[in-house]
Amino acid sequence: MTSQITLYTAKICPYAHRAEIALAETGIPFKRVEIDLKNKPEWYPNVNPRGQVPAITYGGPDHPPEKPSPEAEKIAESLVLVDFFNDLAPNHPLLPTDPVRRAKARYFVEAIGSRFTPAWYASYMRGEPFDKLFDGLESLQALLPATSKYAIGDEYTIADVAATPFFARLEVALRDDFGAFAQGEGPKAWKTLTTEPRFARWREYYANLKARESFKKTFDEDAVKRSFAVRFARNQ
Ligand SMILES: N[C@@H](CCC(=O)N[C@@H](CS)C(=O)NCC(=O)O)C(=O)O
Repeated sequence: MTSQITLYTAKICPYAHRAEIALAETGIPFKRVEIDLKNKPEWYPNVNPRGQVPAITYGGPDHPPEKPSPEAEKIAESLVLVDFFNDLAPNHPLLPTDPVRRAKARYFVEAIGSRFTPAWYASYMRGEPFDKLFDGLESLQALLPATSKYAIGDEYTIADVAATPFFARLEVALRDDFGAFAQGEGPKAWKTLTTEPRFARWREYYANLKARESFKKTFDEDAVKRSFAVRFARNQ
C-alpha cells in the first residue's frame, strides 16, 4: 500500500500546478487541499513554514488538512515535489535513465527558471516591455530538438512538467489582456507569439504540452481567469 499524500495546492499557482501534473502523470493517489492564497488559513505554517504552495504531507495516518500528523514528512517546493513523485513512481516515468538525457532535462528546467520566468513576471506583474519575454522564449525554444514532441525528445519529462503551467498562464494573461501592462498590449503580444515565424517551434511545442491528458485534467482555466480578473481589476 502506498503512503498517504496530502497535497496543498492552489489552482491559480503555476508552481502548484507542476506538482499536480506530476501526480497525474505518475498516477500516484493523493488528497487535494485547495489553499486560498488571499486568505491563508492560520494553521498552514504547520504544513509549510514558508507559507507557500505546493507542499505535501507524506506518510503517517490520514489526517484532516488542518491537522497534519507529527508522523508525516512535510515536503515543499514544486521542483522537489516533481522529482519526489517521479522517484516514488515504480517506473520513474518523468526522467530517462540515460545520464546525458537526464542532464538535458535538468538543464531545460534550469533555463525555465533563469531565462523565462523572470522575464515573464517582469512583463506580467510589472508591465515591463515584452522584448525580454520574447528573448527568453526564443532562448528556451533554441534548446528544443528540431523535431520532437517535447523538450528533450519524444518522452514527456520533468522539463515539460516545469514549463507547462507557465505557458498556460501566459496564454490566458496575454490573450485575455490580464496583466500590469497597458490595456490592449496583452493581445498584441499574444498575436506576436501566435503568428510570427520566429516562434513557430515554440508554438508546436506548446501545442504538444496542451494535448497531454495530465494538463487537461489539472488546468482550470476559468479559475485562473477569475483570479486574474480580480488581480487586474481593469479587466473586470
Ligand atoms: N519556489 C516555490 C514557489 C512557490 C510560490 O511562489 N507559490 C506562491 C503561489 S504561486 C505562494 O504560495 N504564495 C503565497 C505566499 O508566498 O504567501 C516553488 O517552486 O514551489
